[in-house]
This record gives sequence, C-alpha cells and structure tokens, in this order.
Amino acid sequence: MQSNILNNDTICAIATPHGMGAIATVRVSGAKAFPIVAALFQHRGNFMEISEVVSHKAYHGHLINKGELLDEVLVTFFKAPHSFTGEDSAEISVHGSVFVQQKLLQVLIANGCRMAEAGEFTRRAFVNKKFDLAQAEAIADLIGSESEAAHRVAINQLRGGFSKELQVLRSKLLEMTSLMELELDFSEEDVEFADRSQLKALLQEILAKVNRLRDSFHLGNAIRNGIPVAIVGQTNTGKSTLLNALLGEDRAIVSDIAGTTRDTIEETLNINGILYRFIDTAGLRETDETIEKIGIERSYKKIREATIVIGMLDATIDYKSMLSSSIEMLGKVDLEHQQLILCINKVDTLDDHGEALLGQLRQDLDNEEIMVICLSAKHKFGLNDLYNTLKHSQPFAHPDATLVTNVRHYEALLHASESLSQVQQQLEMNIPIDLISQDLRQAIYHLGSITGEITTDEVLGSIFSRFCIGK
Ligand SMILES: Nc1nc2c(ncn2[C@@H]2O[C@H](COP(=O)(O)OP(=O)(O)OP(=O)(O)O)[C@@H](O)[C@H]2O)c(=O)[nH]1
Ligand SMILES: [Mg+2]
Repeated sequence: MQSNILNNDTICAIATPHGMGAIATVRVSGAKAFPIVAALFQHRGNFMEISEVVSHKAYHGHLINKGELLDEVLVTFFKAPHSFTGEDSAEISVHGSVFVQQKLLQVLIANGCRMAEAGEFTRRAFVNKKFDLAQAEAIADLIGSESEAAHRVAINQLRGGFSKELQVLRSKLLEMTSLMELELDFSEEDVEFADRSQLKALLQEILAKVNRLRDSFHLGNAIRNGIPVAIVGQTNTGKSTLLNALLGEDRAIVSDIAGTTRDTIEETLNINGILYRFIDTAGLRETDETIEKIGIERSYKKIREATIVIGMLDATIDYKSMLSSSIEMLGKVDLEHQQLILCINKVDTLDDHGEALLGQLRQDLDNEEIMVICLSAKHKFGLNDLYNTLKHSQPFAHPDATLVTNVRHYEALLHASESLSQVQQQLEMNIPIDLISQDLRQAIYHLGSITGEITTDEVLGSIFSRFCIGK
C-alpha cells in the first residue's frame, strides 16, 4: 500500500491534454485541497470561505495570486469521500493558455501542493476503495480506447462485470479451502468435511470459468490493439490492391510483376466501430530467391497469428488452380480459432461478376464455416460484402461476454488455471489435504491479484506509472 506520507500530500496536475486549448482543467486533491484553492479563489469579489463550500457545485470567479488577477475561472469542489480520489478535491477550469496552466501549477505548488505522479489520482482512488485494481486499469483502457468495441470492453470492466465474476470464483475457492483446512484441525479423528465428489464438481466448474476468461484474452487483446486480419494468397492475386482499397490510399506497391510485395505491411483501420489490423503479405509461391523466401516465411507466420485470414483468389486464372489454392489455404488455418474469408478477386473481368465461380467454389469446398465472396479490389467492388463478412466473423458472436484485455490479468489467470489443474490431479490421486490446500491458496492468490485484493507496492507502482499525469 501507499505510504501515509504520500497520502497526506495534496497533489495537483493538469488533467486535460497538454498544450493550448479552449479551456484546461487543473486537478487538486488531498487534505489541504480546499484551503489551498479557496485562498486563491475569489467568488463574487470575496475569497472563498471553506465553510461556505457546497460540494459538486461549480463556482464562477477569479484566481488571484498575491493581489494579481491570474484568470477568470470555474471551480468545482468535491468533498471527501464523494470525489474521484475519495479525498477533498477541486477542479479548476482555466482558459487554456499554456502560460496560465503553468502559472497556476506554480502558484498551487508555492501554496503547499505537490505535482502529482503519473496515475496518482487513480492510485489514491484505489487506495480509498473507490474501485478495485481491475476497474482502475479499465480507466486507462477507456482513455486509450480507439474504437467502439474497445470502448465497450473497457466500460464493461469499469462497471465491475469482470471483478464480480472473479470475486464469485474466489469466494467459492475460499470456501472450499476452509472446509478442507478444517479437516486438518481434526486430522486425528479422520473426518471429511468436504465431500470429495462435490469438491471435484465445483473445481471443474471454476476451472472451466477461469479457462474461459484466460482464453478470452486472445480476442480481448485483438479488440484493443486491432483484430489481426492477414491478407494472403498466391502472387498477383491483388492483395496489395485490396489493402490500398481498404485504406483509401496507395500504401502498398501494386504491379503486375509476380512477387512485388516482399515484406509484410500493416495498417489499422476502424470499420463500423471495430479496429482491424490489416496485414498485406508476400505472395505465396515456390521460389529460390532468398529474400522472397524470407518474405513468404513471414506470410505463414502472419497466417498463424491472425484472427481472420483473407485468402485472395484470382478469378482470371483457371478454376482448378483456384480450387487447389483455396484448399491449400484451408490447410493453413485453424478453423476452430480462426476465420477464413476467401475472396475471389478481379471479378470485374467476368461477365457475371463471378457468380458462377462463387457457386462452384462453395459447392466444392462444402464447408459452411468458410465464407466466400466476390470482389474487385481494383474497382472497389464488393467491399461492403467484405465489411459485412468481417463483422459477422466468429469472434464477435458474443459481444457482451467478459473479455480479458490486460496482459497482467491474463498471466494471473494462466497461473490460477495451472494451480487449479494441479489441485484437480491431486484430488484424483488422494494426495494429503495440506498439500492440496497450498495449491488452492496459490489459485486464490492469483485471482485476488487481478482485483488488487493482494498487491505489493511494486506492482501498484508499475501499474499506475503507465497512466498519464493528471489521471
Ligand atoms: N482487373 C483487375 N485487376 C486487378 C484487381 N486487383 C488487382 N489487380 C491487378 O493485379 C495485379 C497484381 O496486383 P497486386 O495488388 O500487386 O497483387 P499482389 O497479390 O499484392 O501481388 P504480390 O505482391 O506480387 O504477391 C496488378 O496489375 C493489379 O492492378 C482487380 O480487382 N481487377
Ligand atoms: Mg503485393
């Protein structure tokens, strides 16, 4: 936990983005927040009396430093514990000149404030139990969210959905452990407080939930940083043309020379509120050329890492090659965890815009899990079909399910899952209770570390230092 010396300080920082703006807000929090701000603030011509302060009310007035007018401002006071930090706090909205902002900070510091460290407001809120650690981290995610989907995940976590799920699991485990440990106290008498088959069933249920949360990280992380979509296929099928069409700019070099793209090119794009990371790759073909070989290796790596794979097919080549190329790509993706979208490209060259090919390919592949669409990347025809297909791809089937987006949470769940599996095996082998309860305690510890029930100063320091100053 944070030391008392730190907690007794009154801290200040600019809470709005740095630089010039229409207005800027400076935050002050701590035991002396009211007296420090009130001594600088004239409301209706008189310095503010602390006893008159009404919490959560915005006061219009003037900032006066040593008799000199600094700015016309709005000040809102928040009485403890009804503030973000849980301490007495004030927010001063000034005109957004860089000079005024800096000057105000100087004046506040001269009057007894200290510059806040990164994330210190949020850290104080956590220490004062305004929310748990997972929720505090959700605030950072919310600020950093770049798409509607990332925002939705962060909001869900901030509301405490994830924390509640963990608390339920943790308290079930605690109950289980205390029952088992009770047996230790009566070891002479050979009593069994914990019904073994019930324990096993409960453990199975908890482990399944922990594993579901652990596995959701793959998607959670993708939503936060952009869902990786690899565009792959034979050379000259139009992969780079598609990337350019999606981005609306000439990002990748396009040419009719096979093997144009050598390295992977990644760009993120927000489509209908979801952030995607499109990856154009080197065309797949047999080659002896060293550099091209490395590029092709990378293409395969990107296929493995992708959540969605767009397999580009060239409508101008013979159907047999197109089919074998589709089957080859199918062999490279793991349909249980990945989505394959086959795009028959260059259909502008066909009279029926690829209808016949589309039907034939769907029939020959005979797999409902593979989506097949027609496209002309060059003429931007069929892009809407692609957007819709992307949107309806598997990962978004349960948009409201709790998703883990944070590496720290993922690691804790990984460890908890390992300990629980250990317990499961030990129960099967009738291992002595004291050994089993050690592993149970480990699992409880890891689950508790996510919400911050168990933390060290070092862990807190590393989490909050990633926040910006003023948050
Ligand atoms: N008619 C037509 N030509 C296209 C279409 N898309 C791409 N092309 C052409 O196909 C050729 C190859 O396009 P690229 O985008 O460079 O193909 P690529 O798959 O990236 O090729 P590599 O990087 O060599 O693997 C270019 O001449 C494009 O103009 C399309 O929809 N219709
Ligand atoms: Mg290319």
